[in-house]
Amino acid sequence: MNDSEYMALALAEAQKGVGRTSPNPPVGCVIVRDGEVVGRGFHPKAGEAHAEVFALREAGERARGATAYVTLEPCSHFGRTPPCADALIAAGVARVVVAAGDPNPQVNGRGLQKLRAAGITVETGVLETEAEAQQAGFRSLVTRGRPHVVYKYAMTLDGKVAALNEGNGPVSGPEARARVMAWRNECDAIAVGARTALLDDPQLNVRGLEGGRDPRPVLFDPEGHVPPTARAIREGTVLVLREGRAAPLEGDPRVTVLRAHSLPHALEQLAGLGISTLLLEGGPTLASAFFEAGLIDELRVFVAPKLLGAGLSPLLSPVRSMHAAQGLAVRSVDVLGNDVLIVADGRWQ
Ligand code: AOF
Ligand code: ZN
Repeated sequence: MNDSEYMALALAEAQKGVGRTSPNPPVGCVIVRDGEVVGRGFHPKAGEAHAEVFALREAGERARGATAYVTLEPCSHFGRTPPCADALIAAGVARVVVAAGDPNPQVNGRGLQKLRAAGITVETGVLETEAEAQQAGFRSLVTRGRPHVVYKYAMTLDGKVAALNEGNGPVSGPEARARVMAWRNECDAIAVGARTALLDDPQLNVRGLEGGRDPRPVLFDPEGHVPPTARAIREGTVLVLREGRAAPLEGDPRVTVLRAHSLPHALEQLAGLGISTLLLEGGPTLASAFFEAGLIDELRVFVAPKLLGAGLSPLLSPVRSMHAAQGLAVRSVDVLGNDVLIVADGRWQ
């Protein structure tokens, strides 16, 4: 196995923590000695030990002279836990391979420096893109003070998310729905607008996934229309109101009320609650507001082989000419059952 293959194992370790670690990143580590994996670990939760600590614990004496593969630069600071760089040095690791640097100002290259100063061979950038995507929420919190925002929708082959008339069933098939449940399990919060909360009354929970946990519902309800009986209201629900507004849900012990004068202001406050990844499931009205504010970081789009003719578009804000259209970078294209899943980066081109 080569470095990339071992790093893929470390990314798979990290994956076990995705959606559980905020505001910390999901991180994975494998320790390899003479071609054999002798230790594995992942960061399970903020406040608990880091990935390297679990992997070193498993490896024990076999870590001496071994190579450690870590998906994030090992930390150099005393946070809730002591520095991982020190732990790797103390264990006698000979080589450390890192996927992505840690943008946390308390680390930011110092972890790598510390390792090199101790005579350890350090290599970086192995599966960096994959690691950065996995850590997108954490990186967004640290560098921008707001969550990573993903707009997810399913549309027909002619680009419609719903028919104009009544009787709208699901656009995509069961495989797509299962994937959405996996995403809900991995994100910190799901956002919907008041319209969706009232009309569709979604539960916004994880169903049919063993070991799944529900994300926090975030209801963008500027005027305070959502009633206490909405199914998305549960322990931990966040209600975002316009400044100066009152809501029937005020004082409901299940709900955290935020007041915002703009979407960026709302996102800043969600970051303050430790929300690092936000999945937009609210439909075109809410998504258009995010789009107009330049706040969509990633698109996950199911394209179903169906035609509707006229219908509702996934975004409502018109761009005047093809020249002015937002270009996106496609990250992946997959076939799921009868549907095509396109993931695109909001890194406008
Ligand atoms: C690592 N390995 O598994 C993680 C790292 O408060 P603490 O001690 O948990 O430190 C949190 C910071 O440590 C976090 O902001 C990030 O910079 C880094 N996370 N580092 O070496 C890990 N989770
Ligand atoms: Zn650490």
